[in-house]
Amino acid sequence: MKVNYQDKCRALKSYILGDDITFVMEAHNALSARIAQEAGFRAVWASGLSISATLGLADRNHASWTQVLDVAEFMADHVSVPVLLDGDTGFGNYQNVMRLTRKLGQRGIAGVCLEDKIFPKLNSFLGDNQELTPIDDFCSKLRAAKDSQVDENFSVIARTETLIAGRGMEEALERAERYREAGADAILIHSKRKTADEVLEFARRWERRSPLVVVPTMYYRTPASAFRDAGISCVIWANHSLRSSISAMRRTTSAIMRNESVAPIEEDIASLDEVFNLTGEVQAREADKRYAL
Ligand code: SPV
Ligand code: MG
Repeated sequence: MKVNYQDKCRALKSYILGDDITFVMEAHNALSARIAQEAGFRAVWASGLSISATLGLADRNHASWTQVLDVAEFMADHVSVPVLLDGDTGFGNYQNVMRLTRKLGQRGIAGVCLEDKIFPKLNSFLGDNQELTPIDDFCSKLRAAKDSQVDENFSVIARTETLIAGRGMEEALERAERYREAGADAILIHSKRKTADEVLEFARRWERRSPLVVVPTMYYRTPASAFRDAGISCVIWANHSLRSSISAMRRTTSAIMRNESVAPIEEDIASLDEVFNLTGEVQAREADKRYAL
């Protein structure tokens, strides 16, 4: 079944607004997006960290926004589930956000998450007390994004790094409220604590004013039931395909190096048929049957 862009935007929006919790899986290219979809995930997170990492780059906006967009477009082309792009700070000011948002609409991306840090960003888990964007500036970006979206159901998620920056719960709540008023469809409350305590406290005090998104990279031991009970809308597993692929490639390459042979590991790795099935080979053969002279 062919899923069009409007369907993807509508689907992502419904997951964000729905009562049910939705788990969103990280992907960093078309293949990992397809694997996430096959596993049953209803949406894919095009992670800035992971896309940068696969390009061999630091998560510091060393990849240009068009390079990131190209990867996200390959992802969106290869899956029927919606892709939510990690749009970092929007790659500049509201002018850049306007152009980014329009381009996302042209390239099949169903939503963007913008964070209230300064361009060029630094990954949330590096360094302490990172600087935040002034609230009004970030609200301008959110309004610019909402006004520029191509599809009416495109999602703009406002991510606040207030807790990570060590500025406390009151400011986090204040910022989230301002971002909600500026038109954000959901708030992503980020934390680098080892437990979910501060995220859950935020959720309690937020009182479901708008949907909440969390990224339990550091507080990964928290059971999903805690997020359900807190009324969290979406949980993003933000980097786990990337990290598992690093481990798998390391295991395989060192075994081949050690054994001077693939024989000991051949059974443990994906077959070529799996590769063909995960990519466009099946469709290409059908096209051959129809069009080859
Ligand atoms: C990413 O996946 O790039 C994120 C999430 O922004 S995190 O790295 O957990 O901050
Ligand atoms: Mg990121």
